[in-house]
Formats: sequence, C-alpha cells, structure tokens
Amino acid sequence: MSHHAAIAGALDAAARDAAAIGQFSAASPFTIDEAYGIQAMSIEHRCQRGERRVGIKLGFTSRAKMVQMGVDSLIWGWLTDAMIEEDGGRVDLERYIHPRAEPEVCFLTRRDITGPLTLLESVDYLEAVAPAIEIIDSRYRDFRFTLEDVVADNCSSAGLVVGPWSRNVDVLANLGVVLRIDGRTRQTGSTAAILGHPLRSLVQASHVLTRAGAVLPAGSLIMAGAATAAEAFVRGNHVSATIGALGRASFLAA
Ligand code: 0L1
Ligand code: MG
Repeated sequence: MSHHAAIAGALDAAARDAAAIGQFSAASPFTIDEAYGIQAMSIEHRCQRGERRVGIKLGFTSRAKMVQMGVDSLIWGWLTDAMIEEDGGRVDLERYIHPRAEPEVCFLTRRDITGPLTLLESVDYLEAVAPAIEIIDSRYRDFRFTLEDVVADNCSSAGLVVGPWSRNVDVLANLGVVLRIDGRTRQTGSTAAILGHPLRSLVQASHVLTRAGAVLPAGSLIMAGAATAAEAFVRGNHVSATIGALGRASFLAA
C-alpha cells in the first residue's frame, strides 16, 4: 500500500470511529494536488461501505472562516448521504469527535454540472436553495491542521442539516445570517460574506469539479461555505441557523 493510501485509510478510520489522530503533512509533506488524491481514496472507502456521494461542500469561502482557521485558499470536499442529519431532529454526538456548527446556504442542482459556469449561467443550474448548518469535525487532534492536511481529511466534512427548500434564488445577495446556540446569538453575518455573493460558490464549485475531472449530477447538493466563523457545541445544545428570507435550520445535539 502506498503512503498516501495509508493516510487515506487512517483518515477514513478516524472518521468512522470518531477518534482523533495526528496530522500527517509535518512528518511527510504532500502537495495540495496529492491531498485531493488522498481525499478521493478516503471517500472511496466510504463508498465501498455503501455510502453515496450526494454533493460537494466548499470551505473557506468567507474571510471570517479563513481568519478563524489561519488559511487563505478556498477548498472543497465530498458530501455523502450518511452525513445528512434531519432538520429539527437530534444529532447523535457519538458520531463526532469535536463538532462545530456553521451557518451555510445549500443549493440543490437541477442540471448536471459538466464544466465551468459563469455567474449568469449558474442560476439556470439551480433547482432550489435552503438555509443549512454544516457540522464540521476535523479528524485531527485539537482541530489543528495545515491546508494539505484538511484537504486530505475531506475538508472536515462530517454532517449537514438542510432546512426548507425554496426557489428564493433572487434574494441571496445580502441576507442576514444568525447562528444561535440555546437561543443565544453566537455568530452574525451576511450572505454577502460568501465570496461577495453565494452564487459565486456555485461558479467556484463548477471550477473545482472541472479541475478534478468530475461531473456533478442533477439533484446534487452544494454547500456554499460559511458566512461566519464556526461554533463548537456539546450534548444538550439546541443549534439553529437563520438565513434571512430563506428561513431556519436547526438540531438538538443528543
Ligand atoms: O468552511 C469550511 O467548511 C472549512 C472546513 C475545513 C476547515 C475547518 O475544519 O474549519
Ligand atoms: Mg463549511
């Protein structure tokens, strides 16, 4: 087994068992392209266990997230069906190591994305939009990593809660974003913080997929990236995200 395959196996096991591990890139550096290769191998392990790819997530699409994690590049990872948590339901913390919640916009696509899109074209690829919460959960101890390490770790993808779908695509430019834990406001922001406009995440998604040689089928989810920093939560917390006119997504950590 190659060294990169061994890293992919270790990251997959850490996610499956919700057990933190150390970083890899300090001891044996790898490039960003190699990190995406490791990510692909690690997702393949999930698919072999019966999980299905349902979309992708973009990360670090806002300054708030870049500053929080000390990086300056947009990254992306895969979402699988096993990551979907019920809106308004209970999220079982046994599945997670040290989860954090971040408010996001989620897109549902209506056409296959087979190549790079312009901003104007991107609207035509949208079926619906929803308020959402991404639950990120780095597999690395203390939530610390290099850019290469986090990409290899599928960009900390762990869970997502998607609120009510609507066709409210025209209002996305500057919606108020509020993340609450137990009713107390913990983060506020605007959808304008997501690359200037959340639709730009769709454009970026088309570019990263093209670079990866991947086609995203119609009916896929795209998480646009957080407008604010992420917040840690613990058992018993009620977590909600409100995204202006899109509405609210929420869960109880159990
Ligand atoms: O914005 C993001 O979803 C980035 C996720 C990867 C980094 C992190 O764990 O914060
Ligand atoms: Mg995110």
